[in-house]
Amino acid sequence: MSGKLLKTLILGAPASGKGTISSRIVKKYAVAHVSSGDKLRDHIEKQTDLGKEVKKYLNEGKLVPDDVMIKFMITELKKVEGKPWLLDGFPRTVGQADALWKVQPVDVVVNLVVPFEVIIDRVKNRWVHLPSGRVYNIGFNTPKVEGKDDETGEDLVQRPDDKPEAVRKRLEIYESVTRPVIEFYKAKGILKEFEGRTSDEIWPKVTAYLDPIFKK
Ligand code: G5P
Ligand code: MG
Repeated sequence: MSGKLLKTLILGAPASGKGTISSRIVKKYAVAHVSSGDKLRDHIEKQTDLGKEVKKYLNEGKLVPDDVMIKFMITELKKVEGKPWLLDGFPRTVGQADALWKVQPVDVVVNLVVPFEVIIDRVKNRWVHLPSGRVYNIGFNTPKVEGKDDETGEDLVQRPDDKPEAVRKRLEIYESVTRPVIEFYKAKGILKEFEGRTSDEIWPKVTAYLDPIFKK
């Protein structure tokens, strides 16, 4: 396996820290970050046809249908062909995992395991910069100026799907529909779990695991 073209996947419940750990992986190993949620939110923000089609699902914390998602993400992955990449938020159903495996079998799967009570607490304080996907959390990585992105100074917003009822829906869907995806990759022998209550606790375990893989 060449470290140069490694295909990595990050799994974990909503708000388990996939975006946070991903940004550290991207910085350390110089891989392209492909986040399905960030890309969908960007389409919604720009009011594209896809954005209009998926807005309702995201706002309610429901999954976008597989056919739409698979077509969209396979196209997005073509854009980073020839580069090592880190996929975040996709696949989320066994149907998506199957479809991805047929065209782009991944090499490494990182699964974040964070207790649900920690997650529910965290989303209340989350603020995002929509154009870049940069994410803040009051008390964890607080923005330098309240309500503003550190790099651009633009406004931060709260995600509609961070409302308590949408968070509950997202966690339910995760349990019933996404958990089998973990089993899919376990069966392939490429899944590694990282447990913790904070991203700072999880991150050293992730690098200890990825360092030798990326150095190969
Ligand atoms: P997303 O965007 O993929 P989720 O729900 O999987 O959304 P989310 O919410 O983006 O995941 P995350 O990336 O796992 O969470 O976590 P994060 O953003 O890094 O961290 C969460 C918060 O906690 C942040 O504020 C962060 O700063 C903070 N934080 C991190 N670590 C710590 C810590 O240690 N301590 C503290 N205090 N705070 C911390 O998908 C969104 C929607 O898009 C659609 C669906 O509708 C989905 O609901 N979608 C898909 N639909 C179908 N199929 C797919 N494949 C889809 N992909 C997206
Ligand atoms: Mg995310």
